Amino acid sequence: MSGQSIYPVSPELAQKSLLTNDQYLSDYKLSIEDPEKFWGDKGKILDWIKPYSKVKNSSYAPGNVDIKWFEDGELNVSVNCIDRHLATKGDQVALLWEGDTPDQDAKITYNQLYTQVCQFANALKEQGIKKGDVVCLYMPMTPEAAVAMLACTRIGAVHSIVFGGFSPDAIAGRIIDSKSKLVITADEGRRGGRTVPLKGNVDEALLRDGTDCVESVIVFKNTGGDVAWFEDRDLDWAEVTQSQPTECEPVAMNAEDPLFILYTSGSTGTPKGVLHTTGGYLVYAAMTFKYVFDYQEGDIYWCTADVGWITGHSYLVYGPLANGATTLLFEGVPTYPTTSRMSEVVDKHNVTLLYTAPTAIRALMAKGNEAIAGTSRSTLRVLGSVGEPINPEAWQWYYDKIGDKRCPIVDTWWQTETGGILITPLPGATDLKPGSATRPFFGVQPALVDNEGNILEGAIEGNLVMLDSWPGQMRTLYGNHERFEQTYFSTFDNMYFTGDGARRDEDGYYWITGRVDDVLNVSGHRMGTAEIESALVSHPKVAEAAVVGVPHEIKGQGIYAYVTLNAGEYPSPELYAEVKQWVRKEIGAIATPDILHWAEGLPKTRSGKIMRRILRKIATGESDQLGDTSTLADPSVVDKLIKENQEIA
Ligand code: 6R9
Repeated sequence: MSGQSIYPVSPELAQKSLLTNDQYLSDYKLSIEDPEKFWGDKGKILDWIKPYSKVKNSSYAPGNVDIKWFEDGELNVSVNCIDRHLATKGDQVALLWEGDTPDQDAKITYNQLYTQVCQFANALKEQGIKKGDVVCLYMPMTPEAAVAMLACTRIGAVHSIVFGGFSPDAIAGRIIDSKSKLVITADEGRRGGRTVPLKGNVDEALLRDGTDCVESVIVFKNTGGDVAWFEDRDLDWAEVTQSQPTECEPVAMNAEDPLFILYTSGSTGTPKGVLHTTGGYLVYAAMTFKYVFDYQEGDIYWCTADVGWITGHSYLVYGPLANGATTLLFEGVPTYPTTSRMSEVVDKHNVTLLYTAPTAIRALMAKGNEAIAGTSRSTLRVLGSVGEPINPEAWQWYYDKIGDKRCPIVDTWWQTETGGILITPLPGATDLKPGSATRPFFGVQPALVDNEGNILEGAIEGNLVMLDSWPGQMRTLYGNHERFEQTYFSTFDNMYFTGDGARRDEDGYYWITGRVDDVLNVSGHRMGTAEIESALVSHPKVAEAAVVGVPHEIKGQGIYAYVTLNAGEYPSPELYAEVKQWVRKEIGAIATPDILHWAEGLPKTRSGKIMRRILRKIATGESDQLGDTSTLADPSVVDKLIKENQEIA
């Protein structure tokens, strides 16, 4: 609602920021009217081995979606993220690492990063890895994760990072789909005082059928914990690296050569391998990092995302390093060992730009002033939010407490598929409204459409689509271009469908309302209801399952699972715990249902379709708003579920 608070850009802020509102407006106009010219210029944010002569070549035409940017240019990502900074910034810290406990930290300069990346790239080459090969990373949040990513890019290998919280089955699925030749992992990770058995999970994953594409596993000894060792397969990171030459010739990559695959959840089926390519992705990550965070020399930037998510790719590693920034990697969690850890890390490293997620902010907010006790946070300049809609209360707390009412908040809306931020305020240019992601970045053309795909004008709510391509857009789903077109371009012809709903207010600001498909967002992590359901029904006692999202104070959304047991099986507290644990084991802790609702039957249409709309209403206690129930095969099922839900609540 536009009647609510507005935080205008102060004249001082506009003055010291990279962009003012007038500049934003005129550059935005140019970027839409003449993308060739705009991106042709902006592509020069990178160093090209062979300059491009073509800029944009994209089509959203049904059945023929084809996206190319800078298509005849050649470049190398590691050169852009490291080599080109050496002359002026060799001794500047590139990676700042803060461990799980405050006594663990490290600083890696650009010179050191160069050496480490070259040596590790040579180690990969020695293992037979070459341009186009897929390498799976299952890493803790240590500098080695970034080193491994950059080493892949140096030799043209395609990385596929699997989040360290995923299960052996999830790792195996991604290895098989991407045909990974090599896995890079660590003995263990650390998080909040506990260890994570990374190597153990990889060992288990590699027992699964179909994973024999993996020839070797490089293991970084992080904790020194005890792990199994398979001589014919496992290699010690330190051993394979130490005697390698400290130079490695970068491979010239075509702008459209694959850079990485990252699996993400959709509304149906198995996770999808989102493919990003080299030139457009890096131009877009570099440009958005620079302008969205108003990056200036001397800034210390901290993004709390894990490298296993797209935010960790674009705004922990590639965007910041392409700009020659100092980027902080944190292995721990915001509230360990003390509630004020996040603020303490800000003070300890003089962080100026902080990028985190609403779920973390809400968890801190729940602790009140304890979360900032004894800290000044006076170095902070810009705050960012990503991953899910930020509710105005959390926004306000972030602004008042963490930022001391001094720092603009950039609420950045984007997706794994978009490669970089699409809708966001810019610090010196955009007046803020708590809860709104505000306006499109350069070159981004959002629109709202109704369910028939008609473009809606003015202040209104609808399905959020993009009318044209931007350089960071995904190019395909790995090995399945048909699914790519089907998922993103078939709902509405000639448009990229985001899967999100949004409202636009009278100032043209966008307010993201959340997913309009069967994708949940739990603590900023995307999960398909179908994935969780398929994990549930793989339990031998479960007959049928339906999963819906329910509001959750900290996590944004919680997982509510309706579960029908096989004949002859009966609910019990033991089975409740067992089924929850089962899902955790199948997918990972983030997918563990919050609530199991033992249901004798699920509401179905006469043609047998589960009516999720009704299940959502029942789960959220809105059974007085079920809407049309005339197509129900057996209405008594619904009454029963409503009664049971009241008992659960
Ligand atoms: C970057 C990332 C994408 C989905 C997206 C949307 C939600 C992300 C948001 C936001 C409202 C924001 N989302 N940022 N919703 N405001 N600032 O999170 O990628 O993991 O692929 O998730 O997250 O629903 O569609 P990804």
